[in-house]
Amino acid sequence: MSDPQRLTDDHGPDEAAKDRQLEPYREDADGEYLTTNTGLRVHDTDNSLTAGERGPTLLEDFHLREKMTHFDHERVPERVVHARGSAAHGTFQVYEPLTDLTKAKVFQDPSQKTPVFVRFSTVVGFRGSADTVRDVRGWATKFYTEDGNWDLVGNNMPVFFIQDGIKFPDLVHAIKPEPHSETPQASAAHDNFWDFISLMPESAHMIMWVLSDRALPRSYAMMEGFGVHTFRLVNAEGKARFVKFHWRPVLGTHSLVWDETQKIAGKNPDFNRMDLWDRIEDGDYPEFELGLQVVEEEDEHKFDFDLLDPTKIIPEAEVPVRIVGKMTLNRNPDNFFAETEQVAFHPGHVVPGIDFTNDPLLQGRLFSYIDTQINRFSSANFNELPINRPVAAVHNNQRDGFMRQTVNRGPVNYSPNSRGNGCPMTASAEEGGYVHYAERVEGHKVRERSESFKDHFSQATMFWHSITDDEQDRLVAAAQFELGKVKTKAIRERMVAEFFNRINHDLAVRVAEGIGVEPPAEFAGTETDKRAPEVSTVKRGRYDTIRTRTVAIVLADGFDHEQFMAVKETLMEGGAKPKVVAHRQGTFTSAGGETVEADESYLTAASVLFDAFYVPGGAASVEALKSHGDALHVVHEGFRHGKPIGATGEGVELLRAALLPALDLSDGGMTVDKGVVTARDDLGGFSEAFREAIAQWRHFGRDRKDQAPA
Ligand code: HDD
Repeated sequence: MSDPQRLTDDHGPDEAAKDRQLEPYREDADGEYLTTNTGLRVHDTDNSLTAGERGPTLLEDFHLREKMTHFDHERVPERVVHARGSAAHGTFQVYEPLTDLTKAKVFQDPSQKTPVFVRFSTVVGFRGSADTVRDVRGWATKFYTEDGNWDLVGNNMPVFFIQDGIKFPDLVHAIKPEPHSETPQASAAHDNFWDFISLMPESAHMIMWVLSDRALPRSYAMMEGFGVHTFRLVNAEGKARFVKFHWRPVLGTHSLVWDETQKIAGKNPDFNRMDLWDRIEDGDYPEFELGLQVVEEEDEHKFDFDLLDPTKIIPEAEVPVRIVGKMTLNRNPDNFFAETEQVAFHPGHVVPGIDFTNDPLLQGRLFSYIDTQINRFSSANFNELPINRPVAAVHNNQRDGFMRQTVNRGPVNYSPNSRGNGCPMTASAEEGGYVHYAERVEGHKVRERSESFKDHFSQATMFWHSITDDEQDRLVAAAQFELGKVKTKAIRERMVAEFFNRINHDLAVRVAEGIGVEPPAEFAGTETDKRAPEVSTVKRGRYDTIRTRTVAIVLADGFDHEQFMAVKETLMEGGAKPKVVAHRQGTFTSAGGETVEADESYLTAASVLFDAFYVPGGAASVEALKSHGDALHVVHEGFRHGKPIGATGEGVELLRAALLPALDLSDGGMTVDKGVVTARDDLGGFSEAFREAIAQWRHFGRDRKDQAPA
């Protein structure tokens, strides 16, 4: 490593390269004296320097002034969108060399682990807003590669609201809180947004995604990600192909339900943030496989939509997704501001082998991101911040400016030069220089949308037909909620007549019925027999594992320890996370005298914070639980949200007392009824059946579940 700037060896960066780069910037105060910013030890930081004990504060008090000034300047502007985010470090590894497709170094060597930093975010809410709102989730990955940083700045939905970047300010103004009252927070459910959407038919497909379960991810580790635009991969011979990027969670795609998300927003607004943090602390590292949909250049026009149109997916039946590598998130940031807040992404941060297309949304983005970073950091030097520094060397004549860190040596700051031997010098393609793909373009200078961008509804219709009946029910309810919040009836009417009724008639009629609008008499759109099952969240779930699912074990003194331990062990063996929840924290004693500590009380936990529930037997425990409204509430709410519930021995009586509607409960041997697993006297097979019910995620087929009083 002759160049001290360069943190990579001849084989590219090792997985710890970024970590090593961050190390000199880390600060630990353990065992150290408090100092001023100039290193002077401080004698007293609690009392200002005053003239007399009760006298005025002196201007001379440099410590007071420095401390206060620094505090006064602690904030930078939050991101105009995606303000609320959470991030983690990790690595990316390709499964096999993709040399035929791209010369990007990150895709060449399966033994190499490239360091990455990933930031997940909501879009609309301010920095302190709740995690579990109905919204798109941002999914931005910074790969610290040998050839410099590559940022894949995507979302958890594969399409976007608009086709051209020039509409982005309008979209964001419309969806953010209304400007006069600054309400509602982190929600699209208001007149401005639906007014805008009702006049923007190109948003039809994206609106289906936003109203679907995709907008309510259970965990960032259970969410798909998409690069959205069609990009280009270019190999060493200069051959280019179109590509769409996909991230697939190894745990499968799973979502919460709306009632649950609203309650979580109150009980734990940091739900997704803490979940990501805890998974990494517990060693349950979130893992995602990278998939590519590759299209040959000559096939550009073989689709019934335009590849450059970001409101369209390429159905997987037409171009399958090839899985090419895996990303593992394995380290939490040391400091939220220094890393998660200061990380600066830009879709224009590319490396040789990855190039753009003329997608007009992508082209708009290529301008916006640098500009917004300069606004956030008041300086073009944001790439010198430790989290943004590439592990590749940086040498150029971009100089000075606010908060410049680099000490460029020598007299030369221009190019071409002879005084510096022509350095820093440009690189040929062979030497790693970025050469833009020489796409041939011609045309008139126009402000016009291509005809090939004008079919706005067929993929929205395809989406509707591709999701399950349960998902359709939830989508209709979501539309009724969102539009139910719209006070202007004309907007609600327009959404039904001009928007939903061009997607599907049944959808339009069902939405209309909930929002006081006349249902349309007949369909105003065009039917399609195209299907893309991959758009369904339910069909993308994983149902063969209980890894990382959280299970509340509800008990009181006198519980049956043997049953408790048997179920707990099964859950732990499967990688689930059982937690004891009771009416108070502290120790509980079983009927046989064994003790357990409650992890949470009903005050600190809530049913909505768990994936499943178990009630062990023990006559005294269950008698006590029957009188705990909170315990009954846990059962009711869990039932209503379709969550697996297990009960053994007398525990079954708690479910009976809860009067869950139309449910078959055990009188003796094990009974399974739509995710409610009970075993009154004979516990044979219970643990396995309960495990299976948890693996199934949610059980939405419950009759009259809405009658549960929760
Ligand atoms: Fe954007 C942030 C994703 C369209 C302008 N965007 C931002 C972030 C993500 C996305 C994940 C947060 C990055 C982080 O965590 O720091 N944006 C997308 C996707 C889009 C998209 C997937 C469509 C396919 N964005 C888009 C357009 C524009 C912008 C069309 C403007 C023309 N986006 C921005 C921005 C942000 C941003 C204003 C705000 C903060 C930032 O950039 O760093 O420049």
